[in-house]
Amino acid sequence: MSEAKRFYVTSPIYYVNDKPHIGHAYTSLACDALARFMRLDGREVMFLTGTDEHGQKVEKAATAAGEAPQDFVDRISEPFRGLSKLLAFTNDDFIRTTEPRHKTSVQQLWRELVARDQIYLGTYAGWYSVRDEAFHAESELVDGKAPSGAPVEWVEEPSYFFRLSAWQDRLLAFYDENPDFVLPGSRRNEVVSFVKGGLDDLSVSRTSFKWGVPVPDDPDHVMYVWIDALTNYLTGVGYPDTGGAGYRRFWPADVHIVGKDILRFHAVYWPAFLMAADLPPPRRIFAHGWWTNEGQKISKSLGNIIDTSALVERYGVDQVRYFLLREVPFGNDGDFSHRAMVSRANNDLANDYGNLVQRVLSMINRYCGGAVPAPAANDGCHVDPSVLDAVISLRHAHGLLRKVRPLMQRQAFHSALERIWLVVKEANVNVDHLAPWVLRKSDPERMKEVLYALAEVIRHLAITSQPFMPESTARILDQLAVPEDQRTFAHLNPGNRVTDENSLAPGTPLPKPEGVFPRYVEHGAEAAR
Ligand code: ME8
Repeated sequence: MSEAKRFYVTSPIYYVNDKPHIGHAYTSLACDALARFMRLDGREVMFLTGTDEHGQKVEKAATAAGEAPQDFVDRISEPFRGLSKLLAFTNDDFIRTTEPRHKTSVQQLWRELVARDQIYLGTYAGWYSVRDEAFHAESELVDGKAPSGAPVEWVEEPSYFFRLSAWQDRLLAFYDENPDFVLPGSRRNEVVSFVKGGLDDLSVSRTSFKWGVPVPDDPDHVMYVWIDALTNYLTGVGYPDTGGAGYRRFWPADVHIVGKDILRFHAVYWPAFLMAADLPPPRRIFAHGWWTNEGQKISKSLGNIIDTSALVERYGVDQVRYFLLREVPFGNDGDFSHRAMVSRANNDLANDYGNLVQRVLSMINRYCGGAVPAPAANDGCHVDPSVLDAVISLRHAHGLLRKVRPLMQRQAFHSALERIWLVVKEANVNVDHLAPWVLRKSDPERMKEVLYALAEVIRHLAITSQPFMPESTARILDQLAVPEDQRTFAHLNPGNRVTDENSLAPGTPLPKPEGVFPRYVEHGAEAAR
């Protein structure tokens, strides 16, 4: 498989100081939808997620829990691993920074930096925020706190420094040469102006605590948690074995998807570390926005953390997946509310998509003897070409992937779903106008053609929307008797002919249709609100 055919996507690795919540689920979900899309599009994909287990923040959480750090991280990383099962994520690996493979990798990267004179020993005196695991200059503080509002403490200790200041021009040139390195564009401007403002050398080791990867040849120091954490993206593809298949196939990563809170680490420090070690930087950092809960910041102290498993139980896995990727343009901030969630589940899924599938499949079941309609063959096609003028949604279903692909290549998940929904809505209009229940009496041959074309529309919609709603679309494709090995984008009709070799085979028996997107019905107290 050629290099262009491979795709490497990563989520951040999450701190194991607390339970996972909807924010963590969101980032990994975006990665999953992208990974699934690229696989269906014929690419060899690597999707990496995991947990960030070192540093002062995790050490403090372990102490607060009265546990040894290793026991604590072993316990807390499990629910993060469990997110994959809960939300049907297809990550190819799950990395933990306390694993030996990672220690080897980050120590090697350190040695490469030392060998190139990119790291020197000095003394750090300044502010540190444990919550953000970030150093802050005096000038950055706002009312004596970090820009994020996190408390800071004064730190004065021997420290190794990375020569970040030497990379300012190279970074600016790199952003210039790679205009889509940081998406969305507004975030790119933020990064560029930060770097233009001047870079200080970065403290990359600590001596005041022990819970980290030891600095090679100087065990009094542990590495700064961010140099440790970022390197996970290399460890995941087998670094330091740069001759190995993993690294050769997948590095540089195609996209690191992160929240806007950690953009600077990814778009400034990470490419600088890599260039300094003579390794290629990733191709893109996409920084998405921030979710609030019913208008409020999500925080443990406010007690409004949205528990993902409760969400999935209440609304359904594909409903949650769809909502998160459709409700908010990827990159913008968003608000989670029960009302908005129910509105998406009932309007978009139950009324639009669900109803289309249910109506068409029930008519096929009742009017066509429970088998794929079999109109008289025409010029080697299963339906008369004129049906494309009537069932216009089929023409658009044929062209759908061409519209959706460039949107997915820019992580515009919401726009991709909007595109898909244009066809869903159009197909519903086609059903209303063509009224197969009337044709059944007036022109039964035409009815078979129309229902066949609509079944093909549904096949295209289901195949294309698999990355977003994998379980429901699998059930739709089962109901159309589409074999499991014929569900990739290669099985979509590019539209040169009305039907092609992948089109539904007329006469194939179909199982009895069942609703796929149930309506959410309010119960008890909720209904009274
Ligand atoms: O920063 N809305 O880990 P972390 C949207 N270990 N996304 C949210 C969110 C919210 N309210 N809350 C969290 C770290 N996230 C480091 C990363 S990577 C080499 C090291 C998501 O546990 C979002 O992706 O604090 C954010 O960037 C990430 O969780 C922060 O996770």
